[in-house]
Amino acid sequence: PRAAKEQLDVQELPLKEDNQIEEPPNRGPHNTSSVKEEKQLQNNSIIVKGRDTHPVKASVHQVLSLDVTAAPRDPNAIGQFGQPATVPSEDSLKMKQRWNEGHFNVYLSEQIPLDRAIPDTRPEICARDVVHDDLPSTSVILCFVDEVWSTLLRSVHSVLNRSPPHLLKEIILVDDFSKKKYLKENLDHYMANFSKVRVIHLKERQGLIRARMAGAAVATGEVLTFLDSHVECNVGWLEPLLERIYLDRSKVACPVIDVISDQDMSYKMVDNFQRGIFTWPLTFGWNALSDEYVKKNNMTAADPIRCPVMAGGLFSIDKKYFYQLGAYDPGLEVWGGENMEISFKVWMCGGQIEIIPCSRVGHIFRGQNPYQFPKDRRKTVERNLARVAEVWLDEYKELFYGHGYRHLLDKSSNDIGDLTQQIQLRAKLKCKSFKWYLDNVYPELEAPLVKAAGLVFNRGLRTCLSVHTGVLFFETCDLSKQSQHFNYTWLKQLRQKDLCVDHEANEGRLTLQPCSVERTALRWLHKSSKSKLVGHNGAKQPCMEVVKSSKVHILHLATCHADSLFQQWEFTNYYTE
Ligand code: LR7
Ligand code: MN
Repeated sequence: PRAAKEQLDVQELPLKEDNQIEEPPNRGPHNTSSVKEEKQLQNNSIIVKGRDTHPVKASVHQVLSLDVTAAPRDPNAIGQFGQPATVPSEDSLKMKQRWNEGHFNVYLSEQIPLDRAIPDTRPEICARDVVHDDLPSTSVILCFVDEVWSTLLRSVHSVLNRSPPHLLKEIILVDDFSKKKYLKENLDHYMANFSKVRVIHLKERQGLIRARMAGAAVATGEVLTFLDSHVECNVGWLEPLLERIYLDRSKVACPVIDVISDQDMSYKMVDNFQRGIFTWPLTFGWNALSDEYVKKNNMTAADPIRCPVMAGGLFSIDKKYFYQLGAYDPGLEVWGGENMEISFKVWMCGGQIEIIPCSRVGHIFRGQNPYQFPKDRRKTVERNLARVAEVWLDEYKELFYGHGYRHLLDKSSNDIGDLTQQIQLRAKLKCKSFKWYLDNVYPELEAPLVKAAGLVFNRGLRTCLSVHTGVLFFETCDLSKQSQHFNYTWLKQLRQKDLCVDHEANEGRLTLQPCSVERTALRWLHKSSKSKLVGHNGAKQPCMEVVKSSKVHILHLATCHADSLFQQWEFTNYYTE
């Protein structure tokens, strides 16, 4: 624990006569100011090498490793220094009873000092790093609904105690219509002691997305810093975030999110070299950079790491830039998907998202949301994601729907709301395509536009499906004929251009119909090259079959037979398992 000792450890760096910056010792290769940071994305590089392009005469100081507490810290206090704490066995019932208030150890949290010290988890070189004297100020915005009192206060105290006062314009607490009495009655009173803290009580539940926008609307700082309401900001957390934005206003800077254990409230450092990514269907995840990658690129533990997407809750963004981007889509409800939205928007519309390893904030990861969703939780998140997919994913939205969300395409039972403004915004900002994003920001993602493609070969007939004047028939396989090329898509359509094979239109005889994402009669199940094409046609699940005839072979639906070769179809190419 190096907490209290480091109070106000402010050290000006020696400046040369001509006011040029003296290189501090040991700053590591990532900081050599002779290397100009490239404005352009360099060939899919994940890390950001080199330094800024700020004027050489700017004055700088060593990062302020502040950790200011009002009272001397009690080294024997429970949970002090981020140590794990235990509940005595006679209290274990109380602990269990209070668990669901926050879906973490609420009982324990109450015994831990509100301004406890935590271990400084920054890589060692960070404390020696320098930042500019004239960094922009920030408004820190914490939104919450029915947050546990002790964790909400601990979050606020960690910001107050570990942020350089001149950079902390204010803390805005946005109460998203909490029901808990203490939040309605005691919070304003408590916070009245802190001139920088403002509390806003929303008149109805807005969800975290619109609550954040309500906070942003009244913020007066140059930068917005969003945090969850159950965090602990670590020593030196703020300046490295603001420094990145100072250097480039279109950068969105995220701290490393350390773990506060939901069980014993200990503060745990997470592995370095992780970035935020997603897999289909827009599921957020962490991705560790491989040792080889780190080695090959001479990465130091302090190099910013580019992230295809951010986790969502903790980041700093230039306020003007946030509004230039149109903030969040206000049509997103309650929780979920907004991290995808802001991430795609930032990257595709000219910005960048980085994790700054020298900035660390602990977060309580919980098994469940401790608050109610006004509507069904699953449906709320799905709907948010569908809005994001419709606005940002272009043709790749089929991959989103195709990974378990096809039911959302049925507009009669899924109203995802009006998207006109979001689509207009994207056009107005002249944002790049999702393909550009995949190629340049996240080339590691597997995103084949179709599951299978090419000729559709029938094993029994040993010829291929073809189209002539809008009608299906069979002919000798010939890859050079476009009329024999089909796609098997994520929406399970068997498709040629705008026409799809339909298993209902003509009572079992298969026809081609205009493709439509909603029509289930256009969906076929086809698992692999060994499998049949099964129409989604109620419980019977009949199979696509060709009946051999001396005149015109008949293509129809039939009862599935395990060994019928006339029901087995094979595409030339398969792009997925
Ligand atoms: O209706 C609501 N109104 C709110 O004000 C719902 C929530 N909230 C508040 C809530 O009290 C909390 O402070 O919003 C904040 C985030 O809600 P959490 O803590 O329940 O979310 P989470 O930590 O489980 O989820 C992550 O993903 C969310 C998706 O919408 C948000 O982006 C969260 O901010 C985000 N949290 C983080 O990024 C921290 C690291 C988690 C990871 C990975
Ligand atoms: Mn959270």
